Amino acid sequence: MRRTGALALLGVIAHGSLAASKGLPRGVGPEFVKFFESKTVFPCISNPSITLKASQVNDNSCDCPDGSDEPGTAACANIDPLSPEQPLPGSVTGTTNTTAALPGFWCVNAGHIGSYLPFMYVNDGICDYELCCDGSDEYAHTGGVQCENRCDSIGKEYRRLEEGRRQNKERSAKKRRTLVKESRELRRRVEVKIANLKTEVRDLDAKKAELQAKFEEVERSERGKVVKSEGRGGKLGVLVGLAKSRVNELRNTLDKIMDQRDDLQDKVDQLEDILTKLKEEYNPNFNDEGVKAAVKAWEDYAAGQTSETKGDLADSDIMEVLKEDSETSGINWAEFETGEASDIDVVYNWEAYLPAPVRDYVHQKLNFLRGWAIENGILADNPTSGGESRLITAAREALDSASNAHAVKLGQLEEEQRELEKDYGPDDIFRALKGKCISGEAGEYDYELCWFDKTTQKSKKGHGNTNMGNFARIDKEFVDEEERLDGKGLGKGQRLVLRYENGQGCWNGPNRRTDVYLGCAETDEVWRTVEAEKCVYRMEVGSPAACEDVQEPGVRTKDEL
Ligand code: MAN
Repeated sequence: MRRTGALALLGVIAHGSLAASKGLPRGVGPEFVKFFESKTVFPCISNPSITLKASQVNDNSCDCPDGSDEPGTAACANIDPLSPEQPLPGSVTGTTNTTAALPGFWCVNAGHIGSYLPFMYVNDGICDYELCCDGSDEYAHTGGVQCENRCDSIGKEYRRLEEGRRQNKERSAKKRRTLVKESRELRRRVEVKIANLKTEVRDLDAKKAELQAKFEEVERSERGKVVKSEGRGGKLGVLVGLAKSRVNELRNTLDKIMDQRDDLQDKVDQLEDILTKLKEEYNPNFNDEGVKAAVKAWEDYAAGQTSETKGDLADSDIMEVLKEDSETSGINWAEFETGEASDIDVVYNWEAYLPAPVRDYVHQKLNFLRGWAIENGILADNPTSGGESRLITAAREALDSASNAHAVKLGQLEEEQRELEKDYGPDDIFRALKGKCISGEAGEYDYELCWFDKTTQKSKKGHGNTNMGNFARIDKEFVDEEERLDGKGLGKGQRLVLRYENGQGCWNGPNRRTDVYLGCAETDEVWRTVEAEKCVYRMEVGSPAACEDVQEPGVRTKDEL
């Protein structure tokens, strides 16, 4: 307790040697010199109506209610605000509630820094070197104690450490300035991005309106046209169409020839019947040469018919050929009609091999080109399967593609705008740290802090990672912690605190969260992590981003100019 209090006092006090100058009572600090200048009387500082003889100052008896008559003894220690409360029977006020006028016993500490020592430690037989490196607090040599003056070595060491701290602070401040520059550059880039996106969105907006108008116009002009809904474009498509109609033509002709054949066969049969009857019923006794010759010719014809072998083309085969083409018989034309790409499709299909952003761009350009080519009779205006003309499809696709591109760009613009408006702390400084991670171990875990992202608890035993919170906001909190020799501490004052919330749920409890307290340091480092209460973590982290905004030496601020 004694050393701690002492440390806290050191440095608060300005250098000074006045109190040590000749003629002044012992223990008077520089700011109280004026009260002790009279050599005859001494009015109590807070109660000037009470006047003491000069000889009553430092006579080891507490005469003033505010204890101001004993700057160099422990007689008024009971009202020393730094002392523990202890009612002292016999004190003038009889209580410890009186406010002491003097902060303590002033140690001059020549060669180091003068400081006040709580009165209760004056002549207590212990050398209090942290505050009184000159040993002046033990002038009475209580218990034979001799406190040598160590101010030379203590002062030297103090100055060495101070210089180290100063250099460290300077380096940290320099790092901070670099971070600020980086953040400024990152911010500038976001601003440029936003400006570009705004232009792109504006252009796409105009393009969209233009394509919308174009689409409506095409739709109007196409509405009156009769749209062919059969056949496909391209050479193969044309060939398939021709072949199909040729086959149908041949089939129809064959069908007609079959009918004619059957008719002729009927006639032949009738004639054969007539001649057969003639042969059977004519009277050979009539010497009619014409009839005899006809019967003879018929007999020859009939004999020839029986010896001739019939052609092997069966009616069933012909019927098979005459059957309608379908999926199961003849040629399946549908396969050729729908399976093949048209010339235009070929032009379009290669887009699929392009990277997405280029594809959109090329698609849009090609649509224009295609529309123009169709309008000018260079490409066939092949209707799509739904019966919509190619011209309308092209116009609609161009419009859709521009609308999509517009929506995508607008989304990007909004995201960048949100990014720009985000609170990245003083001087926008955390912008430069965003996305970077640092970690430090504690117990069975490694703890990771990803700036403006999340905190993670990682088991060293490989039990997996636990989200300890996602970045929510920047806060400020007053902390009061002892200075650490290694400088890795928060110290005392207002500190930035990054709140990480809504981490992984705690068993039987709330979601995990982390408060990240920031202290000034030359490099980003997780100093320590503790689980302050179940699933509520506290990280102490050093970073140049948390240093004070110290101006570069030699650089004048705006106000100074
Ligand atoms: C794990 C760790 C601890 C936490 C408990 C809660 O063991 O995340 O930090 O306290 O879970 O059950």
